[in-house]
Amino acid sequence: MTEQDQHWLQHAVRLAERAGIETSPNPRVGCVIVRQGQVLGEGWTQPVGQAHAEVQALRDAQQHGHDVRGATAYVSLEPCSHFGRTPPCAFGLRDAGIARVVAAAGDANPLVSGKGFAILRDAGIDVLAEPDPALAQQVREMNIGFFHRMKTGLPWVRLKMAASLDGRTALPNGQSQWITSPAAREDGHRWRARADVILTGIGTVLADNPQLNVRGIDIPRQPPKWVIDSGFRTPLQAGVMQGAALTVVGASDNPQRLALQNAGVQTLLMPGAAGKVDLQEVIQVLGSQQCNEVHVEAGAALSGALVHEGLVNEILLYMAPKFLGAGAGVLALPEMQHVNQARMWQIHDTLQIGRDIRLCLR
Ligand code: AOF
Ligand code: ZN
Repeated sequence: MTEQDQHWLQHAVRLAERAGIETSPNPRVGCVIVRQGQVLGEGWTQPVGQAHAEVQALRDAQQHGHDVRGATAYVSLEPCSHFGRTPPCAFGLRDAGIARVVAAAGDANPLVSGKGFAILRDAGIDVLAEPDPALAQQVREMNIGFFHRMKTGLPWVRLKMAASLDGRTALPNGQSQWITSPAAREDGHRWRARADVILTGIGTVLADNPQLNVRGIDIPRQPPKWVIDSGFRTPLQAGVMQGAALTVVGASDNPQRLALQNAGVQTLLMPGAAGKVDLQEVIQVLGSQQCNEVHVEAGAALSGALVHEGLVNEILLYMAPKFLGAGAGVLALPEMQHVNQARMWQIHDTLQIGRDIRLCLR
């Protein structure tokens, strides 16, 4: 890989970042078509069902009257090889006469993985795949839910929590607003905004009456909300009833379920052990609905159950530099007999946000 290649591939990855959450369940991809240091066209993935990055870049070149024959296409992801909602980008690049393709990362979609590169190579196109591990990693991080779902069939489940240094999320009298600073809460909203679904529990709905929408950020759509509510106790006047579509998952049928349905709520039955909702099934169903990222904001009971059942991939823990002394903890976990029974999380990164700290654990 030349310095030029490195430069343009980086540019393609930056273009991918311009694609918004509306590409979901598709990954965010960027593409720039270059000849002798001149940009002929560039593009990024459009909302799902519309053009992929490569098609956008080819169109852009055409609109500017550029002939792309013999040029190099830099893409952040392996061009697709299948007829999905759109035709294969590998065919598009081939038919346009592109001579060389440099791709930052291979696609994890089994329909595409390796096949996109094969189509290009079979057409005599010079392919350079994943030349820079750091860039490949950046592409996978940007699309972490997509890559995870392609590998496991499950969404990437991110649990957001805010606590004091002694791990309290509320005072014994229930007061919890606000433990962390506005800057940390705004960061939390940014993670909400990129999620395909925001998940919470009935405990939080009844205690905090949250709306669970994204505020203070310009976004194309509010993520749908799911509430885990074994007995369908969600009040018709609850804050979560406002805004984006609401799904309530219960464990057994009752008349309140019908009342929720009549109010336009989707209700699902997923009975599990002990009269509770089967959380594993919830996550599986979200995966089968092509949900890439689930954002959980819940109390200690649901958060603890999700962690205990191994359903959480990432924890974002915002900690305010203060001690509350008493009150609810972040996670309700079964009592342990030995310290070494506690699961070890890996610190993915730490960041100071305003006066608070954010821990990202995986
Ligand atoms: C690309 N360029 O910009 C994206 C790709 O149903 P479709 O036709 O929209 O195809 C979706 C699949 O295409 C998706 O699962 C992923 O494998 C790939 N995404 N591929 O060549 C793009 N977003
Ligand atoms: Zn494509």
